[in-house]
Amino acid sequence: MKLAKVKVVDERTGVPVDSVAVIEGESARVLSLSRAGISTLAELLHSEDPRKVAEDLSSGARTYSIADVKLLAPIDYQEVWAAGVTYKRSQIARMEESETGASHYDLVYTADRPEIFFKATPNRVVHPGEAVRVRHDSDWTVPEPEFTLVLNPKLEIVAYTIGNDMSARDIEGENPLYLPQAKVYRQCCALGPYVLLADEPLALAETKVELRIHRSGEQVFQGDTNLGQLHRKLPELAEWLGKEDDFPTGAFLLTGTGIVPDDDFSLEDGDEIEIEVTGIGVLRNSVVKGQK
Ligand code: DO4
Ligand code: MG
Repeated sequence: MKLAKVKVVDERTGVPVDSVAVIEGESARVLSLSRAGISTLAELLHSEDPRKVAEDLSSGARTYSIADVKLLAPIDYQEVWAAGVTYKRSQIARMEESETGASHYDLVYTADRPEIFFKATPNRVVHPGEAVRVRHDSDWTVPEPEFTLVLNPKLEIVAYTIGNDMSARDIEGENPLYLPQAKVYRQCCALGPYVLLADEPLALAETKVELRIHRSGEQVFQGDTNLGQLHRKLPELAEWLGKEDDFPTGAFLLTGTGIVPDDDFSLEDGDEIEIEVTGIGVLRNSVVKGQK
C-alpha cells in the first residue's frame, strides 16, 4: 500500500489542510484521520497496524485525481539521518574527491560500523516539485538518489520512500571535517512523493533506483543501480542508527547512493532532477543555486 501526505482544500471551510491519502494508480483517496483519533501521517505510520488503520479510514474517503492534490514531503516532525559509502560506486567517488580523506572512505566501506550522519530537520526538507539547493559557496554539487527507510520510534522499518541527499562534493572533498557543511544546509534534502508500507517482502535486486537530470529540456545525466548492490542490510542500518540513541518521533534514514555522476558534472540553477524507485514512484525537484 502506498500513502502520501497531501494538501487539499477542505470542502466545508475552503481552507487548505494537510491530510493523508492512499494512492492507487492515478487516484488519491484522502483519509479523515480524525476518525482514528490521529492527525498526521507519522501517527498513522507509527500505529500498531498502519495498513489496517489506512484501510479502515479508506471507506467513505473522498477520491481525487493525483493531479488535483498537492503532494507534500511525507515528513512531520522526524529527524532525517543518512548512511554513506554503502555502495562500491560511492566508495570510489569519495576516494577520488578527497586527497586527505581517501583512506577513511576505504575503511568505512568494509568496517562493521557504517557511516551514519545527521542530514536534516523537517524545515530543511523540500516537498516534491520544489527546489533543492546548491550552496552559493559550492561549485561541485550533485544529487544523491537514495532508497530511504521510514522508522517508527522503536526504529522498526515501517515504510520506504525516496530521498535526495544533496551533497557539495568540493566542500566534502576539501576536508572530511567539513562533511556537515557539505550535507546540511537549507533545502539540502528532498523526500517523497509516496511511502510504500514495508509489510510485504522487498525484492532487493528488482528494486531499481534511477537518477535522471535534465537541463534546458535535454537529459544531461542518467544512471541507475539496484538494492542488490547495497553493501549493507537495511535492518542493520536501522539498528546502527539506534545504538545509544533515542528517536521518540521516529526517523527517516537515507541508505546511501549507488549513483555518482562523473567528476566533471555539477548541478546548475534550473536543472530538473528525477529519482525513480521501483514500486514507489518518481521524486521530481528543480534546482536553485544560492546567491551570496
Ligand atoms: O561521507 C560521505 C557521504 C557519502 C554519502 O552520502 C553516500 O554514500 O551516499
Ligand atoms: Mg548520500
